[in-house]
Amino acid sequence: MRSQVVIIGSGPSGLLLGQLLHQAGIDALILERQSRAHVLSRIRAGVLEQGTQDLLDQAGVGARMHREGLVHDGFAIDFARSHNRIDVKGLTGGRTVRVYGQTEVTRDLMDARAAAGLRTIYEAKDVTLQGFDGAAPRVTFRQDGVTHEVACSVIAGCDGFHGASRASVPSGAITTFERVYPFGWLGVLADVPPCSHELIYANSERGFALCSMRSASRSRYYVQCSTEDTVDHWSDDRFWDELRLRLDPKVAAHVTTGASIEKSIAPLRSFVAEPLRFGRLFLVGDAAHIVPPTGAKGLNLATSDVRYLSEALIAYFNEGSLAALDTYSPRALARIWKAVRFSWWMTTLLHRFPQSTPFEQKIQDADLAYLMSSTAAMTSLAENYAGLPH
Ligand code: RFL
Ligand code: PHB
Repeated sequence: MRSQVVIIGSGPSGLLLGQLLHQAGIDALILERQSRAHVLSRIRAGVLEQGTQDLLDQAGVGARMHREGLVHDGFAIDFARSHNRIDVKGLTGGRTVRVYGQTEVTRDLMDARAAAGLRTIYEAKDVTLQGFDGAAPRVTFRQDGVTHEVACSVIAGCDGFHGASRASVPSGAITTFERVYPFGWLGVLADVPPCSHELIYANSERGFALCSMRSASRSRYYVQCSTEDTVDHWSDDRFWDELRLRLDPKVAAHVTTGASIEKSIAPLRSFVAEPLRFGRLFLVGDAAHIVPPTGAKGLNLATSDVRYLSEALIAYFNEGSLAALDTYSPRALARIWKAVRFSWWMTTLLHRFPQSTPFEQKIQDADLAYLMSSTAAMTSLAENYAGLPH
């Protein structure tokens, strides 16, 4: 087999890259370890920046997002029994975000790929990257017990944090930066109306909680939990009780409870690998970096990576410009580190850290109080939440 580009992973990064390359007449084969149904069963991101929406529009997959996604002009931060609205639209001169689930973005991209007759190989096992330090990279994989080889010009590693791409780079060629947080997020999805028309991030003495949504009839809630916790410890009743204890009583009174349709625990970490290019291998999205979900930057960051890499690959394939390929890593990393900083800051501001000293708790209280008293500080938060420019 041969393909100009082999994309490893059919998450949002891989699918969006495949779509943009296809529009430019560049052939890309996607290899995915899981089944299509499994990829679509993962409940993840919910908030899309304008830049992400624009790129989905450019890729020709934005129609349902515009019809069904919910435009949000702001969100709230609750702490110490106070409710504080961050007027993102007012503070940023009119910018908004859209609530539209990653699952739906993925489905729209998969449908567009299928409609264009493009190739995705699901359940591709033992994906192995070879020769990317030279001019003729190859990717091998196993399917139904048979080993296949694909020759290509470029490999795009869009296979997430636990994928094969970053793992195949020699350790001396890559530098990693990491912070692991001493807590996780327990998330519940339920077919109940949201408790508020905007998202609420809550810092309570019992820990962080987030009220989010997928639609007017589907809610997504999270509570901070221990890294040792498992979902078996969390009956639906225990979850709803704990959530309400962490919310302002007036908000808690509006929580409609119901049977969970998904429940999972995600660890929180910040992670960046540098550089993003190793010869003819390029790392994209969660394969290269992880941010904690506070502030909703992960998918949006994956999308800006895809924009930069698609532009570089189009210049390379159309004009033979090797120089364009050099721009990807520094351009993407400049935006990545700003989002890593913002997600770390919002995580630090809103969670209860088990080892925190009384001094550190006072600093967090002061940070929150300052934020709500300063238009300059709130503008900085709103600008980052809406998304820094691509
Ligand atoms: P993905 O989505 O992990 O997709 C990678 C794909 O690669 C496949 N794969 C392999 N395929 C072949 N061979 C291998 N060896 C492979 N290894 C893995 C996987 O099966 C998978 O299909 O990475 P991608 O495409 O870079 O997308 C990144 C986003 O998924 C991620 O950043 C966001 O979900 C993060 N995130 C959020 N981001 C936001 O922008 N807004 C949010 O509101 C938001 N909320 C969240 C989040 C992530 C969460 N979790 C569970 C980590 C909320 C949560 C709870
Ligand atoms: C979500 O709806 O899943 C969500 C929203 C905002 C975040 C993280 C996750 O910051």
